[in-house]
Amino acid sequence: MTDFPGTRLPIIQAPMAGVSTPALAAAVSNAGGLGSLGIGASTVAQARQAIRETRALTDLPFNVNVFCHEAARRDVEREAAWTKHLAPLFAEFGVDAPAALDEIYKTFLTDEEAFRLLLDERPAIVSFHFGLPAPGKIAALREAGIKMLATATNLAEARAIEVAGIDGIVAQGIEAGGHRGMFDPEAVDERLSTSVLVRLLATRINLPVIAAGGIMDGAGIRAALDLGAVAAQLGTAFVLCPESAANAAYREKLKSERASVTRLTPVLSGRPARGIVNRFIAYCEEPDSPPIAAYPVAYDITKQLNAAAEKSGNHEFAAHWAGQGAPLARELPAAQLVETLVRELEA
Ligand code: FMN
Repeated sequence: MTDFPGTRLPIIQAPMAGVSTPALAAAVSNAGGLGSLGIGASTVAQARQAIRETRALTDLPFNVNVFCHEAARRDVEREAAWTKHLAPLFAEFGVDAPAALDEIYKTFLTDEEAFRLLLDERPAIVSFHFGLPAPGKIAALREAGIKMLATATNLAEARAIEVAGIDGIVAQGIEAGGHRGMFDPEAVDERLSTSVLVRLLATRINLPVIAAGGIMDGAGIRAALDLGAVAAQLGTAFVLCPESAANAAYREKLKSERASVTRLTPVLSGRPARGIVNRFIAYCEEPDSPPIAAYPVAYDITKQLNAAAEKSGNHEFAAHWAGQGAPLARELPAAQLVETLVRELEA
């Protein structure tokens, strides 16, 4: 069991919707780690293309990640109040705030087309974020020969993952960049660090544990392995790779002093996620802000505002996800980064 994920190296490149690419995933898998695609924000056609492109670049296993959030509970009044709150920011760029918002991503819980895509394409590994699909879907994926991973942020979520018959757990600590994989965003968050969570799950759960959150170099990977993890999943560390889809503004911010100030906040998307603090976060966290629209409806308006701002060359409204270890990010081609991580791990 502990040979999961079955790769030569105990290194997983985190799935990163909007940032991971076939070139990045394939480079990491070819270097001996496990590359990942994040298709949670993609259409099925885009996801199919990304899986096929990755296959064309590597014969080795890679991971495909989907979002298993509860569908948004729509609240028209709340959405209108949130839109009104953001209207002055749209006005700065000469644009009207949208009249209505959309639930921009489908959840894998009900997306039958995405489910069929995975059964058709049969990636070696599929991972779940924000929860778990129904038992029937898990059984069908297993029947198709697919190994599965799911994110846990506490012991209760890890127990649910174990009971569901998943093959491994991504233990995501509070340091992690991007969205926190907690199943219920309304629940009280225990905010466990990666080291505490990994140790807890390694001693209490009978599944391979993969450490995620704030791991940026070989020393960090070694510490995770010492705590009982079988591998480490790194996200922020791979954002500066030339193979990632991060744009120039994101890269610049990650390389600047500002990388040291990240915040876990729900304001960008409607669910807690950690990113580099910017004007949007500061504005939305003012005490007089109304309640945020639900995930991923809130993300719709943020993306529209960011699009208007970026047209004017303003990058203060973007979701520049990054973990607490962001100042340690290095700008290297993915294969070279993996090689460096291994050298440091073995030092
Ligand atoms: N995790 C997912 O399971 N699915 C995603 O689509 C996803 N997108 C992310 C996008 C970015 C830019 C980042 C930085 C993280 C994302 N994550 C996602 C979280 C990672 O899986 C992982 O938990 C996190 O990157 C670990 O922390 P680190 O960034 O400090 O390495």
